[in-house]
Amino acid sequence: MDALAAVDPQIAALIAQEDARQRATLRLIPSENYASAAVMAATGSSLTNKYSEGYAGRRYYQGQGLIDQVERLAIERACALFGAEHANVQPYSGSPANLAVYLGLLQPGDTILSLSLPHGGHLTHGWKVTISGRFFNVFQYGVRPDDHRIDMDEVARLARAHRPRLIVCGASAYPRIIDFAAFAEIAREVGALLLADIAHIAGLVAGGAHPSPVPVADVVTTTTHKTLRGPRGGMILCKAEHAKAIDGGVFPGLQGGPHNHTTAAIAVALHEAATPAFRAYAHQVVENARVLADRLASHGLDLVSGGTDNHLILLDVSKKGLSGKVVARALEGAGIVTNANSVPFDTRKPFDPSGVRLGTPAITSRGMGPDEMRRLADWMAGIIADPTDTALQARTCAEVEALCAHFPAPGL
Ligand code: DSN
Repeated sequence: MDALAAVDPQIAALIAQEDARQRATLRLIPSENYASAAVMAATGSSLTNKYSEGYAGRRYYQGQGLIDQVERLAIERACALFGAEHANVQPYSGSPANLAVYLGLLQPGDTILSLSLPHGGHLTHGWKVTISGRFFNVFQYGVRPDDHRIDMDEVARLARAHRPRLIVCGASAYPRIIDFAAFAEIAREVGALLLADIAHIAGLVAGGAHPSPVPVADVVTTTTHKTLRGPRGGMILCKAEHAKAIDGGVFPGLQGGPHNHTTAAIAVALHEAATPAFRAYAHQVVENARVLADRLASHGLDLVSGGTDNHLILLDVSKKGLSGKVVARALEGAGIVTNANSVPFDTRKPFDPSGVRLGTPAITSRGMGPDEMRRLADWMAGIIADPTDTALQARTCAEVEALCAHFPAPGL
């Protein structure tokens, strides 16, 4: 940072302030985490200087001896950790990973069946404003109105009616376990391929805290920076029979040179994720989410699906006459950082929805446990009871900062 401060003090100062913010606040956005110092070191390394179009042993430029070793290590570690037959570690992030799968396995106009965005799915699963929604014929399933669980009867009915080429499962805002085996059975029955997007839960899968789709899905995509705690990046795991199509979808289909510094940092994160300490972390993330959810519910707060099985909680604040944005802003005033989010069957607009999305991956990385979750829930309930009480927000913010001081943020 000294070199940065000497050259560009403005950016150095902004990064220092962001470091301080990440240290002093409770980061509950479920897709965020703290990458370790080792992951950060690999990310900020000389590998950022190298172009490497192609794959190990088949590159277009010279000077790849060491880069090939890095990429091979990342691939071997990904396959070992997840039990996959093939891995591609070059996608720049989760969205390009999904696009590369569509490009590799589908033709424009093919039919996709996926979870809709308002019910917890991801934009790149075929939402109409995205390239995935515009280039493919997309049908979407949702959750049941009564219990907010994915309606597997609806999935089967839509699959039989529309005979998709690809069924997509996986979510960005779904607090329950996804029944990958049931999806695979439906896909087999209708002759579809199955893609599981585990971006949110990859660390839980790696740590044995959520069932793995790898044995049953044709292809699995993930980001590497959420529960997996790596650098910002993406990864595709697949059966050997799809390896050529997937690799071609990534390069040359969608991307140019891979981000080698990111590949190295992914390798480091996979190495860390293979340790007993990471398994304990993954289980603690889920336990912390359960404790937080139970305590929030005990305060009379409305939880989508009534609770959680994973790292994520979706609060519906509409019955309190509030919007998600009002609550998220008030919580941020208290040093508790969340994001406003749509809830299933939301009647409000996506930019100002009825829900707030929370998750425990980042605060668990700091070593927080059930006692801190209960304290956090009590703070949140107080803030939500009156989001206009800025004096309470300021007092809570100081208490949050004092708590954070006891739990160092990894990597900073
Ligand atoms: N932006 C990610 C999330 O917050 O869940 C999904 O891409």
